[in-house]
Amino acid sequence: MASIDIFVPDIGDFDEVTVIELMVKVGDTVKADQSLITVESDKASMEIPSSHAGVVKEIKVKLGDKVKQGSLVVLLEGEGAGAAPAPAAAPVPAAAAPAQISVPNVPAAPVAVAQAAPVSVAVAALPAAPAAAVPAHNPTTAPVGLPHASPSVRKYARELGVPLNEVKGSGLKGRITDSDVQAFTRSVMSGAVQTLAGAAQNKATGGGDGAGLGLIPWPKVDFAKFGPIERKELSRIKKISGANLLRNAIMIPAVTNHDDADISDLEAFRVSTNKENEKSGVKVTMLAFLIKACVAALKKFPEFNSSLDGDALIYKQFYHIGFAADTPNGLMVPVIKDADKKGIMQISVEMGELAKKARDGKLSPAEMTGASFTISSLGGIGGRYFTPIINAPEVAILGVCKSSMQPVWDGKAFQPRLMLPLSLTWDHRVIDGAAAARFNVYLGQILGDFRRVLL
Ligand code: CAO
Repeated sequence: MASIDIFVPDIGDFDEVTVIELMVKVGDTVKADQSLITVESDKASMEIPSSHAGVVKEIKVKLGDKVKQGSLVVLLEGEGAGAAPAPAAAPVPAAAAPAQISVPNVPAAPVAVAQAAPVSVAVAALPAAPAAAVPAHNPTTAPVGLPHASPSVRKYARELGVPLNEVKGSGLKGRITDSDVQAFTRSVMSGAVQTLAGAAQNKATGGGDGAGLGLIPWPKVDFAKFGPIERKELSRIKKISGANLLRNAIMIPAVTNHDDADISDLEAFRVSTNKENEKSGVKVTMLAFLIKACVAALKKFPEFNSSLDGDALIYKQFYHIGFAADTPNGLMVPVIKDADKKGIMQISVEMGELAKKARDGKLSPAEMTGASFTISSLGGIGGRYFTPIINAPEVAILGVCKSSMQPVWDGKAFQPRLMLPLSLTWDHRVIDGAAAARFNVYLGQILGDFRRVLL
């Protein structure tokens, strides 16, 4: 076995550079052209490759050492000792080097050296062809604010598709390490962080083109080709609620159960109550009864009044019911606080006030937060059933549509009954289908005979 000395080659314009990374250790088997160390000047970092294959016998530099052309880097045990040094390739002007390129193991071809790097190779032993020390980036052509990272970290980031300029470095002077790249990848995968490119794509496509999910790109259509068009920006509320709805629709394994409640008697009571209270100016709609009925069902089925917290459930002992309100600017969800402690009339009054504030854009943040369950009623408009999206971090939402007279079989004959369509969407991580069906049945029983609320 022959001993081979590996020296720092011609590193172009740099007098002295600092060793910032040892890429091999004693006993490692290295191939020709394999990077041994990373060095860094105040302008660029580059890897110093081995000119020969062999086993690392001794490392002659340590982190922080200043080295220059001709400094001894590593002693290798291998073949080819005693050969004359290779002629150094002429340094290439920095401007000729491509920016942002880090190619740790560039084939040792003179042309590649000339094009890729402002450095050339000089080794004690004669290599088959000079190996290249390849710059991680070239400051003359690199974009402003190029992240500080070694070529191997850059390569690692490229392989993972990580945009290095978005990664925060935890190393010396903010240098980005392998662990920083891994941590960034983990946070993007968990959804905690979005890459700038992902955010830009979402913006361009109205909130999600599926790129982050590995889906095919959102179709881009020039609608003007097919007829006249007008482009209008989404309202601020629509932009905010849209992002929330998208997240909730994607992240929650949601299921919707549909059912009907017989509200014939309740509707008769509601109409007579309104007649009696005509002078008060307070109108009671079915929604106020629904809020009260839902509180009773939430008390009986507490998991519907909970939120997920990692592997735990937070059971709320308050009953704050949100209700979706249609406003000229988009959907808003004011909240009736402590609905369990309020009567139908008080709920009706508050609902009227909150709905008006919502339409006038005057709801305070406190009036829109803290809900433990939400109801979305389209009853005043129409429709039969729909699939409402859960208002995270809540775990269920009740959708209500317009009641209508239906023939209901009473065991002997069909009876005309006023039926209210209910659509309950629930988070399957927290609630099972059987519980959801029971919730709907119980809700139907209460709406069918409101005296049950007292039980
Ligand atoms: N079946 C039949 N009629 C119903 C009904 C139902 N389920 N619910 C309400 N109605 C009737 C009311 O009794 C009222 O009748 P009158 O005009 O004869 O008195 C009429 O429909 C209008 O009611 P309303 O909508 O003004 O009142 P509300 O209490 O039912 O609802 C509010 C208030 C703020 C929730 C509602 O105005 C609203 O904004 N609804 C839309 C919610 C929404 O957009 N949901 C979708 C979210 S997902 O995009």
